[in-house]
Amino acid sequence: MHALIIVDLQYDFLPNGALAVPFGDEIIEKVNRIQNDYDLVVATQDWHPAGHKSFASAHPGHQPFEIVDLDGLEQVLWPDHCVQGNRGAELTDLLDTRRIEAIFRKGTDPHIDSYSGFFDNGKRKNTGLAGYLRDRDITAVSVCGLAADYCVYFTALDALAQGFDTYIAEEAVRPIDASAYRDKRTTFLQRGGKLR
Ligand code: VGL
Ligand code: ZN
Repeated sequence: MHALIIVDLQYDFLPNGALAVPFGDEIIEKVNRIQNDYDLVVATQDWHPAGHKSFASAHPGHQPFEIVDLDGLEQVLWPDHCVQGNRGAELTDLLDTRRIEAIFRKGTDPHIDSYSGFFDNGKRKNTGLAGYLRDRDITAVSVCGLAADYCVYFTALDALAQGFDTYIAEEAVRPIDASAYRDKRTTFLQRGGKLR
């Protein structure tokens, strides 16, 4: 059984959003179309409390996209985005949600960021996604959505580490930084990930 994981297709990652991914809107139709190729469809949703420590605004004197040390982990400081309850945190209305059976929220702990849909960046907390997929007899996953170089990539790496046969659905992802994504894609392929 093969699941599709739709990562963070939220207004704040789309054009005019707080952390817009270039051309992010181009993938929405594709994501809608490919859902029927899978046995199960789930989604993730970046869901930060106001004042989250991944926000540059929570670090006086720092600007978005600077890198700081956060409790021993390297942290890119982001513009405020996907704040719980705000419109920017909602999944886009253009996403066909009819087949999405579960939505896994992440980034809810104010002190630690969470790119992967499986674990936070320090692997301290588990969202339950891996257990859910196993309970549904899933052995393969394909990952699509935003952003290719952050949440898609880290979700795909964790899926591999959890033993799933893992694909990135490349026509249905877009990166924040294309050159960073090229390097990360190489790492993903070296670890046994596949593209489709
Ligand atoms: C993401 C940066 C911060 C993502 C989420 O969805 O890729 N990137 N939070
Ligand atoms: Zn975030």
